Amino acid sequence: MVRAEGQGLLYLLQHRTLYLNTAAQPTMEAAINTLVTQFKTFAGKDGCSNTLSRDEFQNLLTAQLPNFVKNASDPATVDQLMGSLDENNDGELTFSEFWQLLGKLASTQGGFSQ
Ligand SMILES: [Ca+2]
Ligand SMILES: [Ca+2]
Repeated sequence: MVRAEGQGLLYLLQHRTLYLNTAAQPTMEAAINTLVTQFKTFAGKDGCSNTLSRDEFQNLLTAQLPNFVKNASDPATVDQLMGSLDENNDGELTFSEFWQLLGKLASTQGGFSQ
C-alpha cells in the first residue's frame, strides 16, 4: 500500500515535470520568454548578452522584425532608430531601452493610440 502510494507520488512528480516542460505554457508567458531569449541570443554575439550593439540591433531587426520595422536593413533607418532608443547614448541598447521599441510596435500593431 505504502509502496503503491509512493509510486503514485513519483508518477505525479514525473507527470508534473513533463507538464511543466512540454504542456502549453500560457501564451503571454511564452511570448515574454521568446522576447528575452531572442534578445539574449542577438545581444550575445559580441560576448556581452546584456546589451545590443548597433550591429546586433540591426541583425535582430532584419531577422526578427522585418515586417514591423520598415527599412530594417537600411543603415540610416537603423541609426535613427538606435539613436531614439539609446537613452544614455552609450551606443548600446539595454533590454529596457530595446523594450520601448517593442511597446511601440505592439501599440501600432494593435491599433492602440500612443
Ligand atoms: Ca552585445
Ligand atoms: Ca544605452
